[in-house]
Order: sequence, then structure tokens, then C-alpha cells
Amino acid sequence: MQKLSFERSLKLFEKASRLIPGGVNSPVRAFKSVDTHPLFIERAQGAYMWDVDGNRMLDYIGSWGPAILGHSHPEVVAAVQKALPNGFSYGAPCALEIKIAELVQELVPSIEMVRLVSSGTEACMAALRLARGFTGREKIVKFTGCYHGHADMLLVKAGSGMATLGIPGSPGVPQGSTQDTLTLPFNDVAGLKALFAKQGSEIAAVIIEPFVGNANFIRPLDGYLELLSELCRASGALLIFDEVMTGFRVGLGGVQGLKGIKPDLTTLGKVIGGGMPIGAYGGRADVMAKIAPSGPVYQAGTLSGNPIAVTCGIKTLELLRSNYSFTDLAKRTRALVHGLKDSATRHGIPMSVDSEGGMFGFIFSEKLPHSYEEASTARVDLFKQFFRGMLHQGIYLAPSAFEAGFVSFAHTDQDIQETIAAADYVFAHLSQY
Ligand code: KE4
Repeated sequence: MQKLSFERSLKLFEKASRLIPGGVNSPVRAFKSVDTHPLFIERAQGAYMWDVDGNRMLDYIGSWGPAILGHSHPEVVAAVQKALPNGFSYGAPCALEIKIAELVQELVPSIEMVRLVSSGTEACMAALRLARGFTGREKIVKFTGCYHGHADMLLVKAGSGMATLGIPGSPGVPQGSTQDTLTLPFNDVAGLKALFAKQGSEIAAVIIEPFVGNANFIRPLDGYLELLSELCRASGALLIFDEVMTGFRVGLGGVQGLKGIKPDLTTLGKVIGGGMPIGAYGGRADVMAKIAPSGPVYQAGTLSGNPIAVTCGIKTLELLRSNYSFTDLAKRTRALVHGLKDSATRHGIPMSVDSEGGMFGFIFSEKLPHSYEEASTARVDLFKQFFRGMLHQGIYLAPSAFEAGFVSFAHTDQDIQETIAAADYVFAHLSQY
């Protein structure tokens, strides 16, 4: 049975663990939820990453979304290299910030004004503060399994690392920070209607991952987002689409582009920076006008809009807009997940799959989940064995049953076929991993 050597990664992990909590700078990377240790990556190019043991890994995480063009796209590298001698950060406005704002507005028309920050967490935290400042209300609504970064008010039944680690909230988050955060199951229409009937006039904002990628891959029921949009409009609550993951990923215009829904605010991250640290929030001009210094709602950031990250983001978005077809990407992603499902079925293993654009999910369950609660009933034990087996086949999947996966424009049809062949082998030897 094929087993790769990860010895040097293990040694580095042991050393890192003495210096960095859990040996990583973000929890999900530690591979704790798949009962093994992480790989230390030395370099990444296109659809591949090479670890410190010299193993070439076919990457279906893409830095958790940003690497949609593939790693180190030559034209992005060239653009960043050209920008470097001009300075890394000015702490002052530059024309590049106008250029990326115009691009965002063109690709996500609901965003009439936009503010750049340095992470998705910052974007979501600021958008919620803005919604509270604009409406004068304090209640916010989120959905179990959805993850919007680690701001105190959002660490209640979050998805992503939180769900995987089974932490319902988090120590260190004061009760006062979460007492106004209401939580509902995703796709719970009755619950949504009841909440708005009872407390609609108190709600500042609803924040939602319009397609959930932090509790596996969960699609909204037909009409669910439209109902949510209507309930928000009728009650005066703001609708915030957290498209940090789905933005420029499920389609060039995100979920709102697919669905034709205009949220009041949108948060972005990941792809917008092309791998460099950029987050953004934006939307209705009358709402955004409340943000300092044009309005009283405070938000700031030393490195927001720095020329290097913005150059990387601009080139990424320009290439996405003009050189690549999301139709082709969606076709390749569908071929991947349906190939995995066919392979699992051949081996008598229950698997359900779904995808949109370059984002996908597979779950060891007879049916697709409509909520985090349903996703939680899947066979996580099978997932762990499958993950470890695929790792030894050189296939790098998200190390959690509660994450989505990503295909880039650098993945080829051959890569997809090799992945399916690897899955066939692993399913035939599952008990050995
Ligand atoms: P960051 O602060 O990690 O840039 O973004 C937070 C965030 C906000 N909204 C959504 C929908 C997100 O998916 C994220 C971050 N996603 C996780 C993975 N699912 C990042 C990976 C990690 O935590 O290391």
C-alpha cells in the first residue's frame, strides 16, 4: 500500500509546537480533526504544493480559497514583483485603491462603496458594527455552522474550526459580547419567520454565508435567501452576505450574482487578495457613508489597501474577469465530485456531493445536508480515513469534514482523473488508513 514519508514535516511540527500554539497560526491547519499531523509546505505552483519531504501534493484547498488561479500565477507574480520596488505600504491613499474599488464595484454591483481591510474577520466585524450604527439596533442574527471570522460577537456555534473542534462558543468571549447574537439553523424557514415576527424590529443585521462552506458545502433551499431578503427589507434589518469564501469563487459575481439578490452589505476576502491579506466590506452607499471618516462608525487599519496586496488582488481579479471561464471551472469541479461519488458507490460507501463554480463538498452520508445539524450526522470516521488515505496518494484535501474544497483554474482534466483514481485505491484500502 502506497505510503508517503512525512518525517521532516513531523519534526518541524514538533519544533513549531514548542513556539506556536498548536504548532500552527490558524487552528484548522493543525489536522487535529483528522487525527494526524500537518504537512509543512515548502513551495506552491499552479495546482500543486511541495512539502518539506519533497512530496508533490495536488492541492484542493488553495489556501482556503484565495488560489483560484492556481498558486504563483506568473502574471500575478510579475505584477507584484514590479510593484515591490515602489514600497510595501504607504499608510496613505494611492490610486491602486481606487482601481480595486472600481473592479469590485464592476464585479459585485450591489457594492456601491467599499472599504478594504486585511482579513475576512475584520470585514465581518466591521460590517456588523456598521449595521448596528446605521440602524441604531443591537441584535444580530447568524446561522449555526456559518463562520464569519473570530470576532467575539460571532463566536457562538460557529462553523469552520469551531464546529470541527466542537467548541460551541469560546472561553474568553464575555457574555456581553454575545448576548445580542441570535442563532438559527441554516435553511430553517419556520424559525426565520418566527424570529422576525417576534424580534424583527430589534434586528440590526442578519449575516449569512449564502452558500455555507464552513459546515461542509450547504446550498440554500429554493426561495430561502429570497425570503430572508424580504424579511430584512420589511423589518428594517440589514442583510449581509458573507461572500468571503463564495465571492469570485462560485461565479465571478459570487452567490448574489448567481441568485440576482442584492444584499445591503457584502463581505469579501480570500480571492480578492489573490493570496495576499485583503478583506473588504461594502454595499449601499447610504449605509457605507456612516463609516469614519465620512460618518461616526469607527473602523481603521494600518495596512488596509497597501499597494502590494492590492496589486496582487487587482491582477487576480483582472485575470478572472477576462482570461478564464467559470463554466469550464464548474464543469471540472463537477467531474471531480461526481467521480468521487461514483468511486465511493462502487465500493459500497455512502457519499453525497455538490459543487458550484470552483467550490465543492463531499460528505459520507446518503443525502446532502441542508444544515450544519444534518451535516453533523455524517460519517466523520470515514472522512478521516479517506483524508489520510488521499494524503498518502498525494492528494491534499481540506483536513475537516466541515469544510468545503476548492478547484482552481490550474487544475487539469488529468489532475481530476488522477484524483478519482487515487480515491478508487483509497476506498479499496480504507481500513488501512
Ligand atoms: P479570515 O479572517 O480567516 O480571513 O476570514 C474569516 C472568514 C469569514 N467568512 C467566511 C465565510 C470564511 O470562510 C472565513 C474564513 N474561512 C476559513 C476556512 N473555512 C479560513 C481558514 C482558517 O480559519 O484558517
